[in-house]
Amino acid sequence: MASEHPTLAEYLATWSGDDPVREAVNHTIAALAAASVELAALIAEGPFVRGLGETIGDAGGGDVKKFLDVESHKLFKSALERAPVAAMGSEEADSAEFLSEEAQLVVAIDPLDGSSNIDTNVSIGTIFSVLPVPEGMDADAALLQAGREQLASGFIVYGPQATLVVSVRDGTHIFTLDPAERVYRLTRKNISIAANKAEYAINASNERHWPEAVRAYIEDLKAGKQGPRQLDFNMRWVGSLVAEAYRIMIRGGIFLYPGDARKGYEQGRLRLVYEAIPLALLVSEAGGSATDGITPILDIKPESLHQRVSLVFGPPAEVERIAQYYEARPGDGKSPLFSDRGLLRG
Ligand code: FBP
Repeated sequence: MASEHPTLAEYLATWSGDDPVREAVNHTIAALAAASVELAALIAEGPFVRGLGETIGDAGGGDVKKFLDVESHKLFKSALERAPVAAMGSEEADSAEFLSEEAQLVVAIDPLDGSSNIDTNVSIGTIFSVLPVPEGMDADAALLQAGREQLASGFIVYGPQATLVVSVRDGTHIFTLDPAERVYRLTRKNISIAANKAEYAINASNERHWPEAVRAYIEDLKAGKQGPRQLDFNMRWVGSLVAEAYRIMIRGGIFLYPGDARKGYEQGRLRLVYEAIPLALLVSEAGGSATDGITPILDIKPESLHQRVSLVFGPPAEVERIAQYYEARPGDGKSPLFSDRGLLRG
């Protein structure tokens, strides 16, 4: 097995060589991966431990804080305290957590993605982004760099297999946890997102709140062979971003979580810094595109740690088609074009 399935450690050691920045990235990803193995075990123990999905507080913005959200945050923070990381921006903390002052990296993380699925035995995950700390920049400012500055990103799916999807900007690769040895081994190298999978992922229960552009786009998909696409589409919605993302990496399809008319969802539900930006790098490195409906996610400079963003990702041609639906409806005040960046996009 070893020859065709190198371990994550072997893969990263070959990639990093003795380059000091790459070695720091290697050490950081190894720390995150080790913590994820512990978290996978905690999730698998589930009901024997306690109600992992028990609500223990209010996370603000209409989200609740669950036991596993908090435990995951503590687990990854503890892991990163032993890595060359100056600060950690987390969905579970209002502001950045400062770790090793002189370190040259920062990490943005959603410790537990898919919280609404914790008690339903459905895949949930962790999403992370690794960024440099440029000379003269404070660590908390480094967390707000545009996604193109990322050195690496990844997500772990705690599903039938524990799976790490990662990029150190050399393509997007999949490592699967070998349960016997409790190490991740390479199972798919250089993922390429399929161009023509007729499958879309959106929470259809929000249809009445969508911008007209999204309503029109989805209507055209639902029209199937008799409609403008002349093709029957399937739909999937797991409710865990990592599960949708993994499926799209493996078999293609398009994902949409648009901003909509619900209070607090004008800019979408998903977070720019620790969900959309890491995902956008992985998708881009797999030959796909990720936008807010119009603007590439990797070009959007975050203004605050917890800001939300509309998110569309998949094969470039399909993502571009969605942008055309938005651009054809400039009066549609809900489209990203009218977001707080205004028409004169920076
Ligand atoms: P959490 O990080 O709080 O879990 O929220 C993100 C998320 O669970 C995504 O994983 C998922 O794609 C989305 O919310 C589901 O949203 P909805 O419940 O509105 O369909």
